[in-house]
Amino acid sequence: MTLTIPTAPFLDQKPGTSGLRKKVRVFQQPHYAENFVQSVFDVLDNFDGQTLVLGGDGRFLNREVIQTAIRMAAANGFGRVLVGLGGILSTPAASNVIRKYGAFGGLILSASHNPGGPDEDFGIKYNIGNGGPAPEKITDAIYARSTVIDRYMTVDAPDINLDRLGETQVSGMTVAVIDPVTDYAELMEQLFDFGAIRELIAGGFRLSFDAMHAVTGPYAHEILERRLGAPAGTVVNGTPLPDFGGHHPDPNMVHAHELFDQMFGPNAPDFGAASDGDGDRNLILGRNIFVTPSDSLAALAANAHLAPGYASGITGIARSMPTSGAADRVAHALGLPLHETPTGWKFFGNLLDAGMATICGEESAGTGSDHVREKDGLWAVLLWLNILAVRRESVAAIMAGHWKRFGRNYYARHDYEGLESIAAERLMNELRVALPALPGRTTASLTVAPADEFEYLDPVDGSLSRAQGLRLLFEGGARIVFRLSGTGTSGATLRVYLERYEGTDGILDAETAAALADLVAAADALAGITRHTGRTAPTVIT
Ligand code: G16
Repeated sequence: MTLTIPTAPFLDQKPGTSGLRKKVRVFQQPHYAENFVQSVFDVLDNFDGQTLVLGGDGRFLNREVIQTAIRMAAANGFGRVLVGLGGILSTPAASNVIRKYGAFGGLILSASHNPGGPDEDFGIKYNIGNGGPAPEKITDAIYARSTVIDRYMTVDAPDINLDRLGETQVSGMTVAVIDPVTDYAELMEQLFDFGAIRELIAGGFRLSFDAMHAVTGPYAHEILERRLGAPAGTVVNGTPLPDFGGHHPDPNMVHAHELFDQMFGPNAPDFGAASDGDGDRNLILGRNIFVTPSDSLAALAANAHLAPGYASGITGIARSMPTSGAADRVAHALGLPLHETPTGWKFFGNLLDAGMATICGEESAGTGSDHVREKDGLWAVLLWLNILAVRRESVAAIMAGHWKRFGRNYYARHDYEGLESIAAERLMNELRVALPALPGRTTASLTVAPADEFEYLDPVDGSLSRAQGLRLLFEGGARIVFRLSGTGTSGATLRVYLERYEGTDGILDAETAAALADLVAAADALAGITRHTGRTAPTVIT
């Protein structure tokens, strides 16, 4: 029986860079999750009898919200729900399931790399029928709806058993609990030469993969250990936990420091990698080398043809604006178009659907291709392994060769986390106002060339996205970008993206911190970071 429950709006349900992310305690307020899910359903048309995909990264509250969403999907008229066993689906696997089974869309429950547990973070995002994150026109409509919502629909039905594969009926709707790994592993086998990777590993190549007690564990055990023959123990922290073992499932040098220590220590493996809470981010390390996400995107694009799924070449490369220009050099050399989008994977969807780009990437540890419509952590790891299996060179040698051919974009992102929102906004507003007067000004031996606020006109649907980050270009090609993160759940995070290009005959093996020291000084001088925030150093450097 359908129940219509009266409710009142919450005014803070505006989706950020990637869905709605809030503290668990916020989501635990009566009607909070229901309001958001109903707001999603209310702005969608013609899904009667259609399929909805449901899954999450296994964090605290995952199972409860899955059960709620199943009841609400039944009440709202969906015909079928596909849900991952245990309520688990990695973000790229969910994208694949939506596409493979022709679903209307999907709800992915995740706060990505943010910590989990009763006092930490939770999130919900809606993906459309192409498998990708809903575009802004839909997220804007969801938000508008959430501000006026006065009822939601559910059914009076018991929880289903999420831990048994098979089908159940919920008020006339079919719920199928599916294996979250099989479809995804099959897709990876189609794209990559598993035989060549198996041979590489059998020949003594050693790798280490840190699943960070997050969603990728079951996928990595199946693919790396069972299908590719890496020894047991290759995948560490492989059991998903609701609180990620008390850590941040964020694959960077702060939160994955044990892997860094291993890869920079004695007797390091040949290859190290990690993924995040929901399995869409990646970290790539070789022995004694960290490959920045921007460089990884460039190297993968330059070598993708070595994997069977990309043997016939790629149609174009897309990167988010703050991502370094390393991929631009590859695109230029290969005669391919390069698309520059705002931060947020949702902006790649149209380009991928239109066949205008095959490979996309972001500085925030996201890389992916047209095989799904999300970034994909294990996909990046497998493409690297495929390239290593063909080239039989070390990661360091591949990167040295890459820089020799294309030059090197020294790059770092400095994050100032937990700032007071007012101070962060003031910094951005002051800098925005100052932009027109900055060209020609010299600071820390760098002279500002053009400076602007990035906006994006989508070439496919003509939508315009404004206020996507402040860009300061310098004579000689260096660049600083300032943005406020759209994924945090408390206060504000200022991101400062620093980049300097060194040509093919320049110094290609400098320390990144030294190569960017002038830019760090210029960033503070031009934006007044310390003056506005009281901080003298970033919280995290990636
Ligand atoms: C999300 C988005 C990415 C974005 C990242 C950081 O990733 O999908 O496109 O680059 O957030 O965004 P921000 O700089 O606004 O915090 P994820 O892995 O958190 O879903």
